[in-house]
Amino acid sequence: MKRICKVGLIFWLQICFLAGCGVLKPTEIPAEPEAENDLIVVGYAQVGSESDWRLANTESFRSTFTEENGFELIFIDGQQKIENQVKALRNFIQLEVDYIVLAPVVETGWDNVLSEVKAANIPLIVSDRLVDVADDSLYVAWVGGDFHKEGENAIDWLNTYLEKQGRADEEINIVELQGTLGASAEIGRTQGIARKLTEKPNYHLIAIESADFIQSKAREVMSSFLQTYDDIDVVIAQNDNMAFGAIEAMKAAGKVPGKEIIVISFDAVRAAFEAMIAGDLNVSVECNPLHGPRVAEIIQKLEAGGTVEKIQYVPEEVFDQENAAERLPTRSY
Ligand code: GYE
Repeated sequence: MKRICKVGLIFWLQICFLAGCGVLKPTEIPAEPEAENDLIVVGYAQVGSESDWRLANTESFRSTFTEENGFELIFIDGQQKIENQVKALRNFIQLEVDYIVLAPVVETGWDNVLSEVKAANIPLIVSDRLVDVADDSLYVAWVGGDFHKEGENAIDWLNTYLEKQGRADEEINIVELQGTLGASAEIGRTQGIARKLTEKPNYHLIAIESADFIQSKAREVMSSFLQTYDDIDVVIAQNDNMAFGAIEAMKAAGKVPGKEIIVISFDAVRAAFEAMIAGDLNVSVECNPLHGPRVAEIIQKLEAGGTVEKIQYVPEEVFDQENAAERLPTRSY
């Protein structure tokens, strides 16, 4: 039935993507159309490749959705554009894939295409960021981090740190580098941070700007913050890569990151542990990208006719300079 001979069709359509649009570049192109098989075909519409977190997330899907595990993965990099992801979903419908996984670049704009997916009877799992749709039956489940909680955890960590330093009552100037505006990770972290800041009248958010989760953009934004304000106490970067960019900007401006300016970030990728051990980064609030096995488990349950939890949060920790060296060897991304 559906799965039979699908690989040949996938091959043909992928060639069409490559020849026709030049934007979407599916990378899983079989050398030859294969014979009949009963692999579960999964289309994954990924956000892009903007950060270390994203690369770890892609690798988690690639290493989980293998033929040995019974899957055929069609991977599309949306290059941070919703129109690319919408196009990918419509192509997945044409391909009659068995499941669609969507990591949406932003929350809004999904009602129409997700209705088309539902009408085609293809179960859709949302991974990482959320979708804001009127009808939540348009997706089967969502798996990801609690971004709001992550934002709150960042300020809780700052409170404890400043207390330990005897600075709890000082006036503290904060600048914030946001992720892609409208992405759940940005919305949740911005709101979680803002909520906790209302409890601290001596903390002042003096500047806030998006750098799209990208290291080079964060370096530029932080450079301009440093030119405008000479009294920054804390920078909060909404992901590790933006913290790395901010650290570069501070060093270029002759500031000592991690000491003169406290640096807070999110994700807890390997390079963040190294930056904490080096003393440049103070803390990274974990956001776990290893969703491949979690999504595979959801699909296996659905295949067996079972039901799944609609909203699945991934457990996450907070790492700082006190535990980074000890925990680094245990990290897998
Ligand atoms: O924090 C950032 C990535 O959506 C949780 O996206 C994800 C975020 C992550 O680019 O590094």
